[in-house]
Amino acid sequence: MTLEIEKLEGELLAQLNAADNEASLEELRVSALGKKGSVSELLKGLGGMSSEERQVFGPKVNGLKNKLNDLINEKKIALADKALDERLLAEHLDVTLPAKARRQGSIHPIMQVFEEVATIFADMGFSVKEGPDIEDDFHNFTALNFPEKHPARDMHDTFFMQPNEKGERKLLRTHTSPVQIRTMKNEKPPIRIVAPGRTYRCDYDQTHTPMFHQIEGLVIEEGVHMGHLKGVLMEFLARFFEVDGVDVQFRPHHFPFTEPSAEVDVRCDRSGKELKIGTGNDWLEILGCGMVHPNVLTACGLDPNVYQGFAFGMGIDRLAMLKYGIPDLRDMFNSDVRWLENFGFEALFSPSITSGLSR
Ligand code: 2NM
Repeated sequence: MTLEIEKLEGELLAQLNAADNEASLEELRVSALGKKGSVSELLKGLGGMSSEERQVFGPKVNGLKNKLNDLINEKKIALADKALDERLLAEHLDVTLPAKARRQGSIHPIMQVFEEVATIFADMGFSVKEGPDIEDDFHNFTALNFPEKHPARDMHDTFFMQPNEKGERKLLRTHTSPVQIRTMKNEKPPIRIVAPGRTYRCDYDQTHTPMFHQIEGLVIEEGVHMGHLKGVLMEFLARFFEVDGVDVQFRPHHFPFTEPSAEVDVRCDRSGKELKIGTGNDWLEILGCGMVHPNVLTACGLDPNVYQGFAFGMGIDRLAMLKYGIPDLRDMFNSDVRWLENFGFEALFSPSITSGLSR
């Protein structure tokens, strides 16, 4: 009997050793410790023994049962651990790693203001037109009724390219008005457009950079007059500065391309820390405007006795500084990421790019 137990133990341990997965371990457990298992049969056999025999063999068979049971459980755990280790190695997935931080870009205040301004004019029936930054003398000056000897045509004010064989010089546009000229030449009234874009002048100080941004507007339509101009601009100013209404002041001015011409101021309050638009006793210059000069209409092939129009222009950079409290114009073009993080606008997850606007 002792031999039989020892032999069985040897076989079972050999099988345990050979078992290399959970299924074969379970098979072993059933074949040894199950109802009809080899060890269970030995246990049953104890019942038919004399008490002396049972005292000898009982502990041996029970010892074998417990030992095998423990070994199988141990090996089950070891196999499961090994399987998990293998999976983790093969899958290269570490769910405990922190997520990678992603750098989120932002909308530059100038682009934000372009969108805001364009949206307001779009709601009034204007469409957006663009044109080249490199222009010719006709579209930038002549068609706009600049006299031949006007100071703006001076080397000191305008960036000129090298002249060609015919002595013609291209230039960097000094305003976006050439876009209006091209539109008047190419399209039939009614015309309602705004032209945003980059513009260039030889100028550099606290409030001027050689490249800056403008948006100009143009309406050409029979019967259009300064009342329409004033209404459009007041609607624009109230919506842009997010106030119910603005007090405006039209100061007579001179531009070659409009007659009459005016500069427009809005009422403001400079007494506190921050500039307030709409209340107070000060005036802030915001834009220039006027009725399109008959010479400009004629240069574009429109009969000034049939068509009238108004135009206006303003600096986007200045609008952005005023609305969003940006102290120094030159910081706008330094591409300093810390500045952009502070003054930039979130591109995603905001309801719309114009969410700051009251309707
Ligand atoms: C301004 C002020 C006043 C203007 C005029 C024209 C055109 F092409 F129709 F003649 N475009 N833009 C204009 C008029 C621009 O900017 C301060």
